[in-house]
Amino acid sequence: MASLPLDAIVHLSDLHPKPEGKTFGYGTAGFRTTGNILGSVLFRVGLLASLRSKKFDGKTIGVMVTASHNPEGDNGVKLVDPRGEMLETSWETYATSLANAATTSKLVDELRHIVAVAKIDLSKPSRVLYARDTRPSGAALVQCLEDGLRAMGAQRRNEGVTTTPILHYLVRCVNTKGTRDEYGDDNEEGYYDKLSNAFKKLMAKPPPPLIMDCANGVGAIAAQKLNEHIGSILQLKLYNIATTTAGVLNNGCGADYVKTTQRLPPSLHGVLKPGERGCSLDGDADRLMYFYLDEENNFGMLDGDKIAALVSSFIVDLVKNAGLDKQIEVGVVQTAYANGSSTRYLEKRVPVRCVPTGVKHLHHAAEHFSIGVYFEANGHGTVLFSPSTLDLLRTHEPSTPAQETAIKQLLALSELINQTVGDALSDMLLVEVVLAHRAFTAVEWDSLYTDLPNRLVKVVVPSRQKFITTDAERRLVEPKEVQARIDALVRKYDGGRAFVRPSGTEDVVRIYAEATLRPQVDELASRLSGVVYDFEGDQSKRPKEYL
Ligand code: 16G
Ligand code: MG
Repeated sequence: MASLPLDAIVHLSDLHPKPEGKTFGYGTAGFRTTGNILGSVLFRVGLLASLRSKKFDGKTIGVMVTASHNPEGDNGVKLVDPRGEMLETSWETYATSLANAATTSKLVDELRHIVAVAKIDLSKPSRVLYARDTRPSGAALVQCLEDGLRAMGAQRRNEGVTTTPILHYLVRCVNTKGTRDEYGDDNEEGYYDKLSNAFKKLMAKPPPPLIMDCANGVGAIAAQKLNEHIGSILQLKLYNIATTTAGVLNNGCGADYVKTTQRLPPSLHGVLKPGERGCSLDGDADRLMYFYLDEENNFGMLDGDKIAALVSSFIVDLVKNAGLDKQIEVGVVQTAYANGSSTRYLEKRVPVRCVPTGVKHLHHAAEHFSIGVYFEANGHGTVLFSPSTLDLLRTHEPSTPAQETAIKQLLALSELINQTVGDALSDMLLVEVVLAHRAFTAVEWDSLYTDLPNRLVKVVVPSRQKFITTDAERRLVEPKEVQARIDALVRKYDGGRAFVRPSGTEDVVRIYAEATLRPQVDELASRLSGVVYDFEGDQSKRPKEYL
């Protein structure tokens, strides 16, 4: 029986001591906090990724160093499983316990525990592929990760600076190479080729250029490369591409800015002209928000819900045109944050499921449909084609030329859309394809349904763990009094809907409210914040209007 390489682990672990008094948690999107305290976490993630690879008989595990849409000073890390999907939930606990072991000797105890409980054969090889976004703290953190991989003797493959979805793509490619599920060439060029070839099959004539806000993040680099591949059909006009300027990442720009402020990034004022459409990526290019100015210069936002509505109805029509609507069930997965109008729009057309926040929940629920469309309102999402659906599309004999065309288009979509995780660049190409096929302007797309006015606020609480939710986070089980007050308040507002949930990424609880009229939503959200402050809020941070 092989054993843990203790000498190397102990020696290298001592170089990366855990900061005292700090507790880390593997949350919704991995570990995420201030970049300069993450060294020990990265080292330990290196150890865990190696064990995870051994568990899969040496299959490649991915590690992405990013803090997505968070401020530039933050950083984070998450693991990617062999099929390019998020780390299985049961291993999140191992990640957390390793990260929190106070000393090297406790760390070794935890490692031994994981090896025993997860039944890991240490004689197996381990392979880990990793990358980072453009954050200044990233390079040093990758070195800590590499020490962890070195300690375990893992084979390392450094992909440098790239987007989160490209990292997921590469992991899937490496692990499917030479099998019947081969996903693509396992290099960045393979990714751009795959997307651009599918895009060219689906686009008949060039649309007007698209303005893209790259959040001053890694998406800028990837979008430039993509432009070289698709420029003859769709020209991307890139803004916020300052990837080496300090302080600008996600600052006043990017998908999260657009969603939370419901405004055009100031840097695009005067750039985006009336009648034009644009989009924003987030800091690691896995979220996408579209927007436009109408002829009267009014700003309109097209979020993940609007993307789900646009894309799912297009796919439903293609499936019908292919004559396969009896065999292929198209479904949509949303979270409680989905605008009530979007849910009503979708429910008339397709089965719709609501799941808790976080990509892993949406992804798994989407796998239950033949074609599962999932998008969070914040712009993260993708469309999954089940293996049996792909088989059917590849083997079905069409009876008419129209059916044949629809089948070819569905197959091209399955190549265009990243099957591993939400991908802003791939989603952007998808949106462009649907807009072109429907001959929609952004205004027409926006008019599929009208969003209910809504408001998202957060309240700082000493202990967000006290908030326990049920029914896909739409109701609180604890504290009971808070839910009772929410129910009583919501009843007073026409079209009212609201929920309170603990954040999975920050020490806050989030409050979402919607109602038929804008002033009423603002009032409802503010009264709900008051309720949370009454029960649990940090009184020193209570804004005056909630007193
Ligand atoms: C993370 C999740 C995102 C979710 C958000 C919620 C992934 C890859 N990302 O960014 O899906 O919407 O967290 O944050 O799962 P919250 O729990 O702080 O509201
Ligand atoms: Mg992101």
